[in-house]
Amino acid sequence: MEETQPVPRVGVVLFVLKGKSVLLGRRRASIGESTFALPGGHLEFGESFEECGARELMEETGLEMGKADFLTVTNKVFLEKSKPCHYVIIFLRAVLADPNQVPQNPEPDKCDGWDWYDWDNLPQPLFSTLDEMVRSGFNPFPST
Ligand code: 8DG
Ligand code: MG
Ligand code: MG
Repeated sequence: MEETQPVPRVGVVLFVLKGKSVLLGRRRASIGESTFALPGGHLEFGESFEECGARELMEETGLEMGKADFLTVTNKVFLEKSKPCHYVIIFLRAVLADPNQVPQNPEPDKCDGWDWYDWDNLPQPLFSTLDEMVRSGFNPFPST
């Protein structure tokens, strides 16, 4: 049988900001199991980064995305599981279309639930890429 060569995949991940808080959920997926992570997922054929972010946010939290800006990109190989994964991740900063929307948990097999966490008091453990960004001093909030 022909072996499929692993290839890098593209993900879009959102820092959804509200006041001084960011939206995080505890993962129930093989990569980063039980860690707090940002909403996001795989870029689908033909999508813009914003379209992918808005779709993933709706699928994972039921929230409607408002304005979004590009923040940064990472290139990371995950060796923590039997099948290695390589992701190029596009990080966007986003606000909600309506700040009063309440996050739901439509994918309970993938996430324990979503909540707002103060940037100065983030929960632990954070998903590895997010943890590395925070430790390096990265700040997703607009500098005003
Ligand atoms: P999909 O089937 O809905 O398209 O994908 P998903 O199940 O929602 O994908 P995901 O694992 O949530 O995100 C894709 C990859 O993005 C993930 O396996 C690793 C990478 N990633 C990071 N940091 C973060 C993060 O903070 N949150 C999320 N969700 N993914 C992240 O490198
Ligand atoms: Mg998803
Ligand atoms: Mg996801």
